Amino acid sequence: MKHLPIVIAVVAALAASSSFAQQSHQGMDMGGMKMDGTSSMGTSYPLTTGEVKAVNKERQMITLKHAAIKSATVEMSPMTMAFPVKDAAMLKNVKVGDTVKFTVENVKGQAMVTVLDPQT
Ligand SMILES: [Cu+2]
Repeated sequence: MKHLPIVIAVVAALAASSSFAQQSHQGMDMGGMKMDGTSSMGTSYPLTTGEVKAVNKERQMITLKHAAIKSATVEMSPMTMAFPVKDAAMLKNVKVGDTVKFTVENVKGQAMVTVLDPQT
């Protein structure tokens, strides 16, 4: 009987701390989602759709038949053209004929593919 109040106190403390942890975790998630929303609204633009026409791993280039591009730093009407890609690894998952979503940014005066997202 003497132990009962202590057990209740411990359980209450655990319940309180776990619900506090949940609340603060949820708060962090919501904060993260808000930040994502803000950054996608503020600094990033919708990805452009393109069709892969050629992949040149040696030169780190990709040729895309692309829809109109409007990114933070590049605007372009639809055309087929070769782009340098930011990272050679981006070319590992694409092949001729693939549809991709991508972003082009002006990197040192060059329209460079900075995001390349194969659509499956
Ligand atoms: Cu172009």
